[in-house]
Amino acid sequence: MNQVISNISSVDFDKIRKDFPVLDQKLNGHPLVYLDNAASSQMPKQVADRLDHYHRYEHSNVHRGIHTLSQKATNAFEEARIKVKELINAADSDEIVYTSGTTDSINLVANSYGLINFKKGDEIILSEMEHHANIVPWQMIAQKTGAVIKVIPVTDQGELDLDAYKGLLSAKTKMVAVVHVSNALGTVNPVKKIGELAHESGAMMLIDAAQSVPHKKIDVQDLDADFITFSAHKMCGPTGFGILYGKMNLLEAMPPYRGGGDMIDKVSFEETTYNRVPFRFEAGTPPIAAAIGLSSAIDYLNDIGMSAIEERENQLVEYMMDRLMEIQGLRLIGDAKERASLASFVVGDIHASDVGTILDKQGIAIRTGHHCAQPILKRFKVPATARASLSFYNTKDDIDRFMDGIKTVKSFFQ
Ligand code: 7TS
Repeated sequence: MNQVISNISSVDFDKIRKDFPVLDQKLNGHPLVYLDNAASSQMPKQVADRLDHYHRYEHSNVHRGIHTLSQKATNAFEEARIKVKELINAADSDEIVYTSGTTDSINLVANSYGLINFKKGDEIILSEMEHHANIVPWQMIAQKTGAVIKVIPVTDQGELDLDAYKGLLSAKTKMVAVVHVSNALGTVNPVKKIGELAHESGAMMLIDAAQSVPHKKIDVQDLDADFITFSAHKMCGPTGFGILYGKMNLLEAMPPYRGGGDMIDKVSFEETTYNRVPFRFEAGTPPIAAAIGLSSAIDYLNDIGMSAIEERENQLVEYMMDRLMEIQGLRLIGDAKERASLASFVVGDIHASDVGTILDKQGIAIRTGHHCAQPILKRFKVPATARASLSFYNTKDDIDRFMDGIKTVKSFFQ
């Protein structure tokens, strides 16, 4: 588990749980136990109220209105950029590009940076544990440019084979794109070290931080990655919105990815010039409410404190791992030394979807399937796993209910 400076004792997590009305309901006749936070986390009422207030009293288009309402919306929309900048310690809020989520952010880098910088024979290094969002955009750009994809293998424990990675790096490497926390294994990757090695080879580094930014303090300047991507809906914010962080000198040299309103400077049929960064990458009316929702979610997380969140989740996952070990016939998929707050597993030869369905009948929500990470499941020779992923608002009681649920699943098949 990670070492964190503790201030957890001053946080009342029982009170915090009450901020999430969704958790206070029965499903299938049982109180809901929500353990699918890696897919999407829940929204506290403070964020829902902020969104409601915006829609009722503040809605207007941004960056174009002389009228006061539009200026108010623009201010709230741009304030979100500053909140994100501060959350991840970017050097400048102009390095924060609004996108529709991690997937969109990676597509933006692949299509904008990749299209002008990759040529035939160049290499893009990914890892075997990537989400499809950090595989497919690179494959598509590789097909267009003639670049080649190389893959860092994963050990039996579920960790990246760093020696193999060093062996893959060469002067041909143009981009290393690796997940910070694997959504399928729970592994926390040493992305700072991976980035240092990439830079020594003259390559760029992209970190898919979809599963890390919601759970721990991320400092982009310390990580020194060139691009970092994450999604609002995994951090108590709304769906359909996310962030691309990019170093300013790189963003400034990148062409737009989509054309339309707001991303231009001057348009004529003869020639169009583009707006400055980040607006150059934000064509059309953006998801204004979603940005304001993320801003409110960041306030909410900061009020608890990212280090308290991390420590709380470390305590919960430690308890969950101990309890999972009690289940005979349970096989963990991924057992890395550095684990985030999720566990992926199979129970004997019971199909993961049966595990998920029988748990659901007991009001327990987990995810089953390939988690949009088919290559890593193939690596572990399983078609699907059951995955329980925690958030700071979960409790030991949730984990106990989950364990009782798994025992019920097993009893079904005996
Ligand atoms: N990268 C990682 C590591 C992810 O876990 C996810 C979503 C994405 C990228 C894509 O994020 P999006 O917001 O653009 O969709 N992961 C999951 C999951 O584990 N279950 O559902 C979505």
